[in-house]
Amino acid sequence: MTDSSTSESHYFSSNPPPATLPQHTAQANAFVTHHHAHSRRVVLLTSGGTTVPLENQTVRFIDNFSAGTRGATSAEYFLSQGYAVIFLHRQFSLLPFSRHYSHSTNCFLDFLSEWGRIGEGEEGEDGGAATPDVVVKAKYRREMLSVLRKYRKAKEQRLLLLLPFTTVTSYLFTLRAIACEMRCLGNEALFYLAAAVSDFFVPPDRMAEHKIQSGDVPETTSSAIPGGGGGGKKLVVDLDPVPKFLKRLVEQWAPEAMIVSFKAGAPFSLYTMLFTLETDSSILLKKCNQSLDRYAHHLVIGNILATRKYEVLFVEEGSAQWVRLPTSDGNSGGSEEVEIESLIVPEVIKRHEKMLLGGAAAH
Ligand code: 9Z3
Repeated sequence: MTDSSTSESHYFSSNPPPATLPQHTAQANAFVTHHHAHSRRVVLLTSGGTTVPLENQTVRFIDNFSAGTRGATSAEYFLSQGYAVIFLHRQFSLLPFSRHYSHSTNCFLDFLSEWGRIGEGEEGEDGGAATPDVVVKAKYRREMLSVLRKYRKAKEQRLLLLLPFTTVTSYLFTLRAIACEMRCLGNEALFYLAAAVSDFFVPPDRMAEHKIQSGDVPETTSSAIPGGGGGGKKLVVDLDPVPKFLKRLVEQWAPEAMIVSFKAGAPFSLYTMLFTLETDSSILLKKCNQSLDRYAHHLVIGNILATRKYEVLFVEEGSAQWVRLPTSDGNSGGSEEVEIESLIVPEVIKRHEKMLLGGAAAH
């Protein structure tokens, strides 16, 4: 066994599987079987950040940044292109369709108004206190109807399976189980890995059982705060690397499927740019190429956090191409109305189709 497969086997044998695993696996099995019988392509789309708990009875945890916008938005475009979608998402992150009326952007209550308000003291049809109807405000009706119809179609035709996770461990166990369920789909299966996956975690043998009490934290001689703001106390968190599961996914869990991963880049410092002559884009390209070399999957989509809603970088073996939203003046830079996922998803599907026709290089 290679080092990476040893560390991965150890990871799965030393961390407890999530309690939801049997149920989620059964749901995925029924979903895949159903769509396989209907010759429908299935995409496993991951979305949202994974957490790393610091305690077994978790009070504190480390989180990875992601609202779930990329995943939830992409899911809608895959559905519109006839794919069935398994949406493996961080619990309470954005969901397809309801994302349009979410708490973090638009509160759904702002879209509603009362209609047919009956004066106080009057009686309703049922003889009780009159209740006005709640209706969608006229200016939002057309758009909401369109979202509602797509949502209902997805539900009625069982095209969307929502499976939540919270921790990086539950994410990895569930990803592995679903990938194995999807094997029967061969290269009709697509993996679109937009979830922000933690690189480090606390292994079970070093995990505190209950909330780490500040009184239990040892005194240290070094303190970041002159004068000992915390009385010399420091909580030192000792993290291990999460095994590189992408390699296993490509080689063993889903060897025939098309696999697309995302790579997030943060803006780099002026120092880096001045002394290495690198730019955000050149560093992102390098990171995407590294990922492609290491895992030998089909496509890495790079994005820089600050500009991820306007531009992404498609990196494949031997080529790199920016996909950008056009502006009204014809330059790139973004537009409010067009979602970049409306460009990303068709580009991905184009590549998936090419692979199905046998035009793409194998891993
Ligand atoms: C991404 O880069 C996603 O596009 C974002 C989406 C997290 C930036 P939002 O949900 O943000 O729209 O707010 N995901 C990062 C994927 C990742 O962690 N990749 C890992 C890696 O490349 C494993 S596949 O090592």
